[in-house]
Amino acid sequence: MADVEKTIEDLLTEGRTFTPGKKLRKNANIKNESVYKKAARDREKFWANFAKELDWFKKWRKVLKWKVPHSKWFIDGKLNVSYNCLDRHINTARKNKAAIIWEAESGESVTLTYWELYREVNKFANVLKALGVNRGDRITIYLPMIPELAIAMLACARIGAPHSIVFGGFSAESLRGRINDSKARVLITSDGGYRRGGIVPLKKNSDDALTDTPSIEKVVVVKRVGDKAEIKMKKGRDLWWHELMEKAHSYCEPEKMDSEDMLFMLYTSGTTGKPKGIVHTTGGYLVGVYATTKWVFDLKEEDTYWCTADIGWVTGHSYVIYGPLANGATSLMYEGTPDYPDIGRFWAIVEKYRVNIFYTAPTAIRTFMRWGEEYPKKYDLSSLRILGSVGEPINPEAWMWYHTHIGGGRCPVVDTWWQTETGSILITPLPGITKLKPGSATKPFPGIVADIVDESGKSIKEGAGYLVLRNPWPSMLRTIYGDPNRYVDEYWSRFPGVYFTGDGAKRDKGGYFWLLGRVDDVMNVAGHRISTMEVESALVDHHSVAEAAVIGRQDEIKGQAIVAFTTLKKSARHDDGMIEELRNHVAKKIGAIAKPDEIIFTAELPKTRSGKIMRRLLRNIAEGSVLGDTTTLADSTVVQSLKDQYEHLEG
Ligand code: 7RM
Repeated sequence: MADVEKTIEDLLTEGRTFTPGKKLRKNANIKNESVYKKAARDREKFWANFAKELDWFKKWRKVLKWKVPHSKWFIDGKLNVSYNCLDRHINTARKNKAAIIWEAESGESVTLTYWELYREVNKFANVLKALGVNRGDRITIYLPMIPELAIAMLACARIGAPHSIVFGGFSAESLRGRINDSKARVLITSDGGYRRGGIVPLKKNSDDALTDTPSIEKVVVVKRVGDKAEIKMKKGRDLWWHELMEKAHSYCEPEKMDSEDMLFMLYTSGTTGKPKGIVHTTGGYLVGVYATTKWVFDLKEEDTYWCTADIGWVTGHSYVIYGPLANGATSLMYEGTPDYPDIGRFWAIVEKYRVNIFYTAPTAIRTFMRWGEEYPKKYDLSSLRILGSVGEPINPEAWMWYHTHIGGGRCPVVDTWWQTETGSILITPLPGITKLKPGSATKPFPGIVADIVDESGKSIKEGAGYLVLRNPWPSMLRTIYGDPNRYVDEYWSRFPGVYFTGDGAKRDKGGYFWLLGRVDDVMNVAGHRISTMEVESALVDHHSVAEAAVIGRQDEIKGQAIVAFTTLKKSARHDDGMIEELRNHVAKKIGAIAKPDEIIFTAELPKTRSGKIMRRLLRNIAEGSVLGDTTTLADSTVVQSLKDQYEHLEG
């Protein structure tokens, strides 16, 4: 982990600490450190106490069955997630409380109260049933950030049909791969989506995806952009959302799901070229997101809570929809980007709705930093009480800027570490208790047993190593859809009996965790997980490419940037036109988020004598650092010439 050491040095000099303010501490839901000890003493009881705050059709018999690496939680319990997010609130004072406040990119705003959301979800659940969807059938959702997305998810949950949401930024080919892997019967999409005033052609992408997807029977299309997108509706397959909803009945009995029934799957990048469908279940997942939303964000009944993530990512699943709604909170959902129509947009929204809790990603924070503090200064941000960060390590400078210029120096910053696989936040401060250190995610949530280990799996009390989890937690993934062996290989083989996160981390003297980034072939580009192999496969798929090696290079704003060292076939053009063509090819294969920032043509790639591409060397070349040990190289001249070429290019 040589390249990680520089960061450790930086972090070691970070001595600042921040204790929660008096008022915040006094009003916090959790103010006593004893919660950690209590949870550690009886973890099952700790989680069961949260489960008891939810509504069950039938109570569980046993909290946990654990046989490495398979866990089952709340055995034989029966519940429904949509019931817990909606029905249980509508007979209380929350009936007419805003469940979702939706802000369109245009500035238009729609509020759905719990009662209104409940009605829409019931209606759409009936629509799905009328289309022949049965409990257990998979539904793919490919929608922009519009209320129909929330409605569709909760409707799926209501009838027990697991959803598989595909982020609207993914290409037709990615969508097709995910549909075929899950064998979804229905696709829910829209005619298009708005993005920075332009149109994302979601229906057209869907049509392109559906050329070879035998499982899909029906496509439900939300009319979002109307005349602004030219679309074709395929007879017998495509149906308009609004037409189906017109006739739908307003009550649908929620299915009594088993705790361990799949709630949803979500595809994420692993170390191979093929994304994996992470499986989350009903009971454990709901308990995990319910508990963490309540404690980590110190959620209060009257709060307006805003998580800026797109629902296409796990953060949106857990902390725009399921966690907040299970808590009966008001969750703000924003359709657009932070820079449209101008770069004050997020702060205009905070001011407009008097947002109390704001949760975003370090890449966004670093972008705001670069834009300058004068933009947030123009707005009244005094409503903010808690700030959150997620998706990648937050550097101390960005943390300080966030704390000072967005939080006015009074809001705790909760740096929350977790993954698609973990379902909910696992390492995080608790705002009323935890002394904060800028750049540290601090400590495992109560009941979570995280550790840092060396190559041999031995615990490292102080210093850097691999982040692992030693005990099961309710919202952990249960498997990889259709590939149970990969579940075991990817997470439970590196260190037998413990869950390997794929992240490096360091523990300081005070026992605080400092996340250091991925130690596998997964990149983190602007908080998006992309595998180097995925991009390599997309490149080699182009007829001009012979070989490609992709690495993530440190980037000030995005965390990592994608650099592709590419060997072209002899006959191919070696010019700027080809670079553009290859970048677009990757966008077509995966999505715009995976477009390489740099493509470098090279006659040869540095390889070991056994033929393995030495990515470490390529990373060093791209980051301009010392090359280190090159003795295992088959041909050491390759590296020097590459280095010269790269430096020449960078000029
Ligand atoms: C929630 C999410 C997971 C990967 C994970 C880490 C990185 C996420 C933090 C973080 C440092 C954090 N799910 N990561 N949060 N690194 N500090 N607070 O992002 O599946 O898309 O990505 O993201 O590397 O393994 S994810």
